[in-house]
Amino acid sequence: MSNKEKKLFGKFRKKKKDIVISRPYNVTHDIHVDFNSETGFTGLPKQWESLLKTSGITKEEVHQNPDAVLDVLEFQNKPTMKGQKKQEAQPTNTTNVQRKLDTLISKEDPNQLFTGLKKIGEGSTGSVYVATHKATGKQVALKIMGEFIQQNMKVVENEIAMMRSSKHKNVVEYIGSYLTGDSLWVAMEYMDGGSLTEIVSICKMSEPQIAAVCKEILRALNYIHGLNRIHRDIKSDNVLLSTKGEVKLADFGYCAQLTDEVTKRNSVVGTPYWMAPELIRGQDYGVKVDIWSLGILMVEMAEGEPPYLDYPPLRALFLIATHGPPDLKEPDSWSSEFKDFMAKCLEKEVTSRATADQLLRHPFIRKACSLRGLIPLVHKAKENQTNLDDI
Ligand code: 3AM
Repeated sequence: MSNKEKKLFGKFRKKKKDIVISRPYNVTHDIHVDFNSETGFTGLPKQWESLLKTSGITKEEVHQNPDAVLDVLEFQNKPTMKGQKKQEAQPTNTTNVQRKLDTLISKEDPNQLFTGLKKIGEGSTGSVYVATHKATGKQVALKIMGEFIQQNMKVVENEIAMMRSSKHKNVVEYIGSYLTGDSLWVAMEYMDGGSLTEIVSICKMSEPQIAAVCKEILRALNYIHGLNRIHRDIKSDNVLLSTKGEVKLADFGYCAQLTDEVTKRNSVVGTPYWMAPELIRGQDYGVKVDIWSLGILMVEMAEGEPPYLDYPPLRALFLIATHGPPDLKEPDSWSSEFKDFMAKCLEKEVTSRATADQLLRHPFIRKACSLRGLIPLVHKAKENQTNLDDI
């Protein structure tokens, strides 16, 4: 961790595994916490104390794992986690970002290029429309961001830079970005089958179908990781399908580029229930966090939702950090290849966790059905969506 980052997070805490009564914890620069095996923590900041009270973490768990509890409390207080309110705008060098953004944005007027806009969804960064690209007659997806760009220029600039330089058949294709008035329009390939979330929430997927989705996502990850990049937000919402059964990875807003000098990251990025233990524990992490999230994506495909979704977020984070994900609800319903593949993704020890390349050669992937085999799922999810729209 660089000194700058240490200052940013005020993280000077030493980690101690062997807890004894009243051993001081330097949680941050100026906060000292004592641990007493009778009473638990003393000296926690007020905000942390009330978080802990409502977290669902039991006293026994605090006693057994004080270090992990402090990690998740510290984690919860960092401002960059999705689903958490930003405490204040991130300090970024807006002039540099603006300059970079200017080089990425086309000078053309998007109103002249696209026609027939129809809203299809609302994301965290803006609304998404389907439209016709006049020049090609093809349908495109347009993400239109208003206020968001002013406060999140760095995220937007990063998303565009990463998307336009990631060309792969399993990555949603970038078409261009345009500025009109105060809004930024990002045009990309339209995936007419919607997101995998819609499928997992209403369909029972078979093992060959799950293997087929894993194979396509692994191809995207193998490519991205080969570019030394981490996606950092792998989850069903960011996996899009077409009515032909194609599967592609989307949403590169939190993608990080590693370099020869910086081979690990430690900022808190992603969506809690899909986050790898090393990320939650505030340790340095690399591309393997995406492999962990792929394991959670498998649980979504098998059971409809990620593990621990019913728990309050802090307790879920604590459980991921200490236990890893729970067993499958019905382990006997799944083949040994399925369970072995999932275990290789959800391996707590980072060095033992498989790479995308290794997983592509796993026997479970040989079970994959053809992309055509995914079409019935897409149709079922679309039908359900139409019925919901009619209500
Ligand atoms: O609001 P829902 O979840 O139905 O799937 C994405 C999400 O749909 C969809 O827009 C919504 C907000 O992110 N979406 C995003 N990019 C898309 C694309 N390239 C897309 N739909 C089709 N093609």
